[in-house]
Amino acid sequence: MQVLKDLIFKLYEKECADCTNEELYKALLLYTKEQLAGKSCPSAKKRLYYISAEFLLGKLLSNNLINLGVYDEIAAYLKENGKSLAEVEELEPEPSLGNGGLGRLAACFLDSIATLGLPGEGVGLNYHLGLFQQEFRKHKQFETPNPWIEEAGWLIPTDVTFMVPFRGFSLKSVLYDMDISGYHSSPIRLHLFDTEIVDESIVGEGISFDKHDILHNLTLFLYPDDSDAAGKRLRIYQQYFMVSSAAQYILQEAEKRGCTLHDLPEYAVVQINDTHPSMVIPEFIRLLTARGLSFEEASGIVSKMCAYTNHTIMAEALEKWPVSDLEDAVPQLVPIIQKLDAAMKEKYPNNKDLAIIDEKTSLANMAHMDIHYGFSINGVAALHTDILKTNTLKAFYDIYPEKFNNKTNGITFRRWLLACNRPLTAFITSLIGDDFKKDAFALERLLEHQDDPAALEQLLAIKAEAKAACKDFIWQNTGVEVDVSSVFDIQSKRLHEYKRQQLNALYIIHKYLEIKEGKLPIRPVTYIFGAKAAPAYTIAKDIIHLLLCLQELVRNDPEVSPHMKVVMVENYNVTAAEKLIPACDLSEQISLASKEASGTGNMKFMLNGAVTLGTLDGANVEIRDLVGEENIYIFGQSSQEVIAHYDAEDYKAKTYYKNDPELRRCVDFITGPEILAIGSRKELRRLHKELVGKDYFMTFPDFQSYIAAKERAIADYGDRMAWAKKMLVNIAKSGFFSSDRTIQQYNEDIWRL
Ligand code: 26Q
Repeated sequence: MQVLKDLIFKLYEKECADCTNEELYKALLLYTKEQLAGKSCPSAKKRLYYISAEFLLGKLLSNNLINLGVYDEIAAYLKENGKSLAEVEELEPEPSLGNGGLGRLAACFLDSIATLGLPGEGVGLNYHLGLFQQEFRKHKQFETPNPWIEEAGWLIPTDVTFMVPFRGFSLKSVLYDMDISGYHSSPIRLHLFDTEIVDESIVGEGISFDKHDILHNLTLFLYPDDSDAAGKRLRIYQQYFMVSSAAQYILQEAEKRGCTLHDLPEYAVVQINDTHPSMVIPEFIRLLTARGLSFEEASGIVSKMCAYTNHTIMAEALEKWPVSDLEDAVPQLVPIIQKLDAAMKEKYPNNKDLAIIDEKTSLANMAHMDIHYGFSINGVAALHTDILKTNTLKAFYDIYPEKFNNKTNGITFRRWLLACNRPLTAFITSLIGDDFKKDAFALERLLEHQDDPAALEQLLAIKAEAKAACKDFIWQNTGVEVDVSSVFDIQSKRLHEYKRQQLNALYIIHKYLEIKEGKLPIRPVTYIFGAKAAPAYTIAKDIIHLLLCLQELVRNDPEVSPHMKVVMVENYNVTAAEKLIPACDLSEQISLASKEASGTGNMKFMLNGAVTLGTLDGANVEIRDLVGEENIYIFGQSSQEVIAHYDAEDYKAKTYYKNDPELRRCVDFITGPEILAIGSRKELRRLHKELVGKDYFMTFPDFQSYIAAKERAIADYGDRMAWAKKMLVNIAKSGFFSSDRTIQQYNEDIWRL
């Protein structure tokens, strides 16, 4: 600790014990940056570039200290000096560069790439105000900017710059780097491009700003959706700025290593994270042809270099840009995309489904371009990849079966176990040693202890400890006082109708009404939510409104609140997730089957000893296969049934509403006097109407089976030893979901580094 001690003295001319937490935070940040800078990144001829519009990193300090292997030593040193590392960590702002699963996946992947020592780099944008911060006012979501960048933070300025051309003007991109640590390994680099002239002062009320002022707004915010036209255009500008900078950087670096451009695929492989970076394909072709290569050679090179990951089957999230919008913003790409499209139309004249530019709508389908001109397309869970092959992208699978492959998502166990749940980590280590930290499959050895009462008791004690810590967090965050002996039932993820937080709300209403009738539940349950809704996603915001009204209703009802509590955590982010996940008993993964590509929260909860209540969707299917029926609660329609209903267009919410009085009284409660006394009529009516009139994500057909499965889980919770065994099996079987495994598979099948 001499290095840190000296650093503290050099900075402040005093000892650790005399420093404020702010001073210690700055010193530790500097110390960690220096340690990371002292280690060289893996170098090799061929490098991976993981391009992503989002990297949802989470706080970096404690994670970096763990990865550097000095966490315990530093915690002890601070403690000796009367300080707390946990308190110091709180001061770090969380980088606000992501929104949900796709961004967090990218962050987990960087950790695993570094840990495995692979020569890979991340490329993205440096959004100054990031994704909005969520505030609740009058039981509704309000958005405010999140200025997360500190004067002296993790960003490392560089002198790398490029010019990015748009119609009528060019913008200079400047590069900032971040060192991303791996577990006991060399760090890798995350490259974040920015503009010099972005202007935070153009932001008005909330997160409003002039969407047309591209010169000043380009890297202000990460847009979680594109619900208005100007926002859509802005996303094109952002995406092109990102990929043009990335492509210029990749070419420059390859040339430095001796690349002639003709041999570019020997120097670089590009993973396109969803379609947000897809314009990198025509951009590479533009840059290569400008350097003298023929169009044919350039497109051939790109096709050997680019691979695409699909994260959704939902039509509205598959990006299709109006050619006229591309023409307005990035006219230089349009003839290239048209040429790529013409070649495919000529090759497959009879199949309109394969077109890049749809003839009727003049929309450029980015995924189609990726599949034609990339060498790999992967889904993110077994079921998801199957659905891509047999439904959504069947026409492509028919012509390119060899390009399709599955890479079931994973999570980094360093953050989602070692950093966020130190007591559980210590417990596992005491039972099976610490091989599992680098080899997650070693967790299977926990199964040897599944009938050991002492081990199971200890596991329950660790969960109880985590719930006690979480109780404090919930109190500070929401002002709700929860009962740690209640079941902690958690659904935390982005708010989206397909994820069906509304189904969970209907269940809560059902329980509320039962209690009011005198039918008391067998044990108290705390229903915990965390979710942000995209600012223009009206129904998602209405669902948040309902949840906040339910929180209020239950809290103020002395008849009900001993038996249940509803908690809606404000501003759910990685930091909040790290507090909630270790404390969870029952993990809600209740998306409509076929709609959740994978989910990764499901894996984090499982790893921390929660039992899943879920549909057979995304990676839940693989969780079920691993843990067996007796260690998971499955309900609801199958993906095949759901797909058949969509194909036949035969689902009628009204029929269920009419025929099931229990369901009807829950739905009608949304606009009943109790809730209307708290919330606002317009929002609640709109939600009621949406459910009764449409219920596009089929909550009604799954309502009764959801209730039955949840009741069974809550009853089973009472047999504490049997439940602890389920917890242990879930932890033991979670090794498959380490992102180290996922990254190894990407490397073996796609990147070949
Ligand atoms: C699209 C068009 C215009 C504007 C925005 C977007 C947009 C933005 C973000 C579309 C999608 C996203 C994010 C998607 C996402 O997070 N998908 C999740 O990816 C996870 C990692 O693979 C999966 O586990 C989840 O199932 C999937 O929902």
